[in-house]
Amino acid sequence: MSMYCNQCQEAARGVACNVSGVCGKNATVSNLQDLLIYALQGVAEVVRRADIDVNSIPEVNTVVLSSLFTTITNANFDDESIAKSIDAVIAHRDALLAQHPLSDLSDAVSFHAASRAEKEEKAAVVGYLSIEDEDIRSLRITVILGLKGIAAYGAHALHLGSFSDEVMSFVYEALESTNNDNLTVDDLVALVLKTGEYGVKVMALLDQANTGKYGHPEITEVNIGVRNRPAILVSGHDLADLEQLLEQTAATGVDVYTHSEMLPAHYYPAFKKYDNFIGNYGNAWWKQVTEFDSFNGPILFTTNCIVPPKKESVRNRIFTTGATGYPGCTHIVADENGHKDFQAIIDLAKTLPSPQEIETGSIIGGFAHNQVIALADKVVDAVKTGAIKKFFVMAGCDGRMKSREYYTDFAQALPSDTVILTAGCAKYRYNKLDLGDIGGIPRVLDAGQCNDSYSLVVIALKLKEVFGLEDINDLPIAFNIAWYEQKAVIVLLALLYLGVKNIHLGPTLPAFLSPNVANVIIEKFGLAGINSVEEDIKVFLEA
Ligand code: FSO
Ligand code: SF4
Repeated sequence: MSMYCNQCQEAARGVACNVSGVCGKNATVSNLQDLLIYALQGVAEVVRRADIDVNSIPEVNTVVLSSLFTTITNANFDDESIAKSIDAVIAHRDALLAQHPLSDLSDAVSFHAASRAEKEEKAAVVGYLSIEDEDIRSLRITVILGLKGIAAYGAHALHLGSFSDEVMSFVYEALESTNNDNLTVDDLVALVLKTGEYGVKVMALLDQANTGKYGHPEITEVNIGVRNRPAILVSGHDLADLEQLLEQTAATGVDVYTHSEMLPAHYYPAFKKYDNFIGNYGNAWWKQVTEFDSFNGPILFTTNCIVPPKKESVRNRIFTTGATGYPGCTHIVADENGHKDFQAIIDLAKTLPSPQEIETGSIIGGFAHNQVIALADKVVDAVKTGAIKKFFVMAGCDGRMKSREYYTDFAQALPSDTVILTAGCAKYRYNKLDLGDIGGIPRVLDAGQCNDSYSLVVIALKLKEVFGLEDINDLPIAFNIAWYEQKAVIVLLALLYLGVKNIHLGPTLPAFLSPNVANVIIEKFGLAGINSVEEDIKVFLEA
């Protein structure tokens, strides 16, 4: 076995990728990512044992969040970049140790691996398979994957100047705990739920950061066609990067289109003022394999999901920034003031043909909590009169597997008195279907990116209050979630923490859940997989 990774829904054979990743990640990158996590556990141990105030170590916090983020599925395929992150984490760990001397250091605190050979040798012995008990291993992995999601959202918030010492302290606590052999299965089950609690907190933090800076998303019709000018495609989730790109492209004659999870940027009032911000091009992340070809212009990745570009002609047009990276692609870093210079991308765009049209028309979105709550009277009336019988939360991710056609079929088969609440790239399975509306309320309400699943929780809690219910599970809301990577893991843990029961998760249950851990979640929370569309609709409507 040359690697061991089971962090996403596409893990080989539903178990783990152990030769190379289905995602395209090679064994070197995977093993270096394991070592990076181990180095982070060492930093966390120092911070916790020396009782360091997280507010006093902003640089360490930034490195910890970005390092966790960089190990998320489809974010960074560049072994050099991961190796540099390991060096940076070890340097911070040693600097903290020099200021706060400790004795009885664990291996995660004392190890060094300066050369590439030393790193690879060490990486081979610190991966998840070094944890012998499969339930302990499963629970520790669940916490670490949830932490990766927390770090992604925390890093976005930090990019907008929002920091929570409470969330950051938990990141250190959980990192240290996942390397503590004294913790029992019960301790780790409690830690999994606590991770969900901090998932809610970090999504609230990011929601405040996004809406505080760019306004509350509002109902918006987004163009999916193109116009005849050179253009840049921006992908990922980072709105602060998008803002800088829009500022720098204004009045250059170069247009900007969103791809995949950047689509919801169009819903924010602050971005409507840019007349070169044209629309959304294409679909969910995995369709980039053909869509980047026909787009013709440069592509900027602000976060995942990157699919390794096979064609040199496409690879030469890909730029990365933040936690993303791909060997051979230009990586753009911020200067000391946070400014990113995107001039090389703009210059390249000017030399390339305009995008080829692949579809025309528009899609509608912008139903985040503020907008939906503004429509609350209408929504509540529709429920009271029976015009809306049930809401289906179908948030999450899309992926390549054929089995995900289930979600399109499911959306199409839902009765016409039901409404889909969505967020994340899962929406591309049904957001271009003509599912109509109920008294002017579209039957697919898109709140935004995967992190905006938080909005769906706020909406559910508001409805619970309006209907005077004690329990969120008494609402006419069913949860049929699609997952792919670790941001979806933290969304799931957040929903479990909030007490949401009977969530259906597909297209397959996570490979990182051992049979015993899966049983605990199934028994305690009623978590279920998916069956046929017909069976599932029957189950949901009878519940
Ligand atoms: Fe999708 Fe990728 Fe947003 Fe993920 S683009 S799959 S959960 O990174 O983050 O929904
Ligand atoms: Fe496999 Fe997913 Fe890990 Fe990639 S991220 S190596 S596809 S489990």
